[in-house]
Amino acid sequence: MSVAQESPAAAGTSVAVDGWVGGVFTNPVVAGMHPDPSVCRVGDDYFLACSSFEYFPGVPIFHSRDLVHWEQIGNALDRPSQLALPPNTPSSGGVYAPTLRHHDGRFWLITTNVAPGGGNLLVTTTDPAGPWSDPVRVPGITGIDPDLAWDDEGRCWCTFNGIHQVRIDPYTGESFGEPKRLWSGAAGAQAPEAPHLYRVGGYWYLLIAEGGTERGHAVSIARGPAPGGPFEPCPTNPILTHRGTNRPIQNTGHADLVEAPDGSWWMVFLGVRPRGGTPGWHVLGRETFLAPVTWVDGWPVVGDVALSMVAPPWPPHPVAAPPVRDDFDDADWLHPRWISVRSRPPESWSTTDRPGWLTLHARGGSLDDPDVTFVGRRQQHRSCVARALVDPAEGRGGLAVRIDERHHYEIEAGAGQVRVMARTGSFRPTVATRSVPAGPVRLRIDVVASAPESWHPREEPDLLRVGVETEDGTFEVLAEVDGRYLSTEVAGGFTGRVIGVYAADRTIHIDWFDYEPLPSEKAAEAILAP
Ligand code: 6LW
Repeated sequence: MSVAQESPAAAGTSVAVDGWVGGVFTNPVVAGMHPDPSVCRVGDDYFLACSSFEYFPGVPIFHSRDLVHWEQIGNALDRPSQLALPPNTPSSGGVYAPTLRHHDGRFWLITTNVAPGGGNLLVTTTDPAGPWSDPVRVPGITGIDPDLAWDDEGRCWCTFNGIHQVRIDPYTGESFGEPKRLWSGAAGAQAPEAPHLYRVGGYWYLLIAEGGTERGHAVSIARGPAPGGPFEPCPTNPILTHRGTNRPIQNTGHADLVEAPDGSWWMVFLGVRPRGGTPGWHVLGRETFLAPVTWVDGWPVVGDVALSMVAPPWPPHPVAAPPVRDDFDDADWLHPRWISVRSRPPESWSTTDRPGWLTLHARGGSLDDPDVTFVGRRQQHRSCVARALVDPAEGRGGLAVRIDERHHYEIEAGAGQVRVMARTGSFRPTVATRSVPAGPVRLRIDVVASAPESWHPREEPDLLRVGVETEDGTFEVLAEVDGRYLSTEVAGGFTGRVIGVYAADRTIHIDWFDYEPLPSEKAAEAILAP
């Protein structure tokens, strides 16, 4: 039986669409911690930006030709002159929801840095892969989630949470007058935020999120004759929510709309995939999903949202999956998927000190501290294997899965031994130790997701098996730890898991780092292969 035939979606909803195996695509379209998506189209090319919180570089930028297959082409804020996240930036502070737009031959991106000395900032470029400009600050915006929209007179309207709006000069950051309150969604609804303003036909549409970014999350819309309203709410609001349902995708909200060249409309939005018993733990953070939109009586209607969906009516443009192995052979360059905690000072890392190896210099802090030397990537699959060949030399460091300073599991090498540690809140037990010969050691963490249908109310979302690997690939598991403590439901906040390498003392070297989806996840991805 082929992979496509095994897919329930392929069996149940298969339609003939040239080039899409089984006629389906798989949600999420950008997996792992990629929330608050904002999308724009230029010709046949789509671009997407997401929040990045306390990680540097900030605001990952993706490109797609078909809205389903996305490739990360850069980060909008990848220089310290654009993004400062000082050590007192709280985890889940930092860079919140961006808006990405194309106007007047340029790309414009506006976002909020929720950090001491931060605020709202706006950057531009003609090439979304970068470099982006240094930021223009917009002090007149007094909230988060800023949006940009231009009217026919070329005036720029910035709409932000609340929902408020003020006209700004996007070149200088100057605002004109006091922000005006527009519309706040359902009466009494929590957290009206994430506004996006569009003109479609004769109306201005104000799309917002409400209900908070947890299980009550929803998308609502209103329309009016002008950018500032007055706005009449859609009679069928919310136009998207999964609250109170048993669907595998939860927390759906924070959306953006885009029109395809064929005139069809699509919505990108965030959602989560909880696993395990009750209340359900999501461990990958909030991810980016896609759904079709039709217009009925001048209002957008969002199609059913599922893990497998009927493919768009155009040929797919798959992108190459990132290689399993990063071998750090490029001098002075790390792929944009690599992120660090708050900053990545040039003196903390190098790919030339020991050519072909990533060298990390500890800055004094451990994984419990805000200024740890850490280089990692988002966990994007529920089941995966991470491995690294680490030479601790005279130092100490290792391989870690982290959500924040208070929630991380790691295996650390140094002084002739490896130690498995599992920090959960106030507790920081050493779970296992083992002596190892001097020299490089292969550290490995397997993440194994629980079955989708959990029968036991306390079943964990996944297990993390932590240990060392011999050269022939034999995995010696030193500890097996419950994944729920590295979930958003336990840790709190807006982020998800990041897996990477770190230095806790002096200098360590990493020859290569592997990130490999486990077979069940590979099978799901193979459905998308051309
Ligand atoms: C973001 C807000 C939200 O600014 O969560 O889900 C906040 N929506 O709009 C952080 O991502």
